[in-house]
Amino acid sequence: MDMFEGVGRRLDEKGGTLVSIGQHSLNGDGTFTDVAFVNGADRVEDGRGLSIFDYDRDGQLDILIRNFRQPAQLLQNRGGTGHWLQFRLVGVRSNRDAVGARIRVRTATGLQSRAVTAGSAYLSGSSLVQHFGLGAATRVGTVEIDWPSGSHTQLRDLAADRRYTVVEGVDVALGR
Ligand SMILES: [Ca+2]
Repeated sequence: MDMFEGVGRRLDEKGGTLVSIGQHSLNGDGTFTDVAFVNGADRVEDGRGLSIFDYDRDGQLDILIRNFRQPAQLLQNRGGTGHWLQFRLVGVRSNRDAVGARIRVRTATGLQSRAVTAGSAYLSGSSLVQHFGLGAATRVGTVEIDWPSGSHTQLRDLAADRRYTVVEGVDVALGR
């Protein structure tokens, strides 16, 4: 999955059509293909909030959907066999949640980059833990972190399939 959308409508709209919620996979030409049906994630509901996080810490990102006047729904990710890496950043000079930090992970197959953000979705937000899919790679050569304060952390040769906690100013990743 490359994109997940959950869409609702305004409370004052009595008519109108609920928009389908689903997953999309990025094609090579910049377009997307709706893959919600094959993944069992297609539904027609009145979406309000969406959060992406790894609730059971198995290295597969899960999705929590909050719909209008309906219980929350958890879509557990049961697919995927690739390796992964997760980072929880703790700011010291920066804000404690490290919002605004950028993490770059370099493997043999290329460079990935993620920024820590807050309020990533309407009436909701995703986890502050940053997730990187690694495919077949079992180790990561270099990880670089740019903190909002301007400080920089570089980590080397980390084992995959772990969540690391990195404290600003301490260039050691504590994994478990
Ligand atoms: Ca999971």
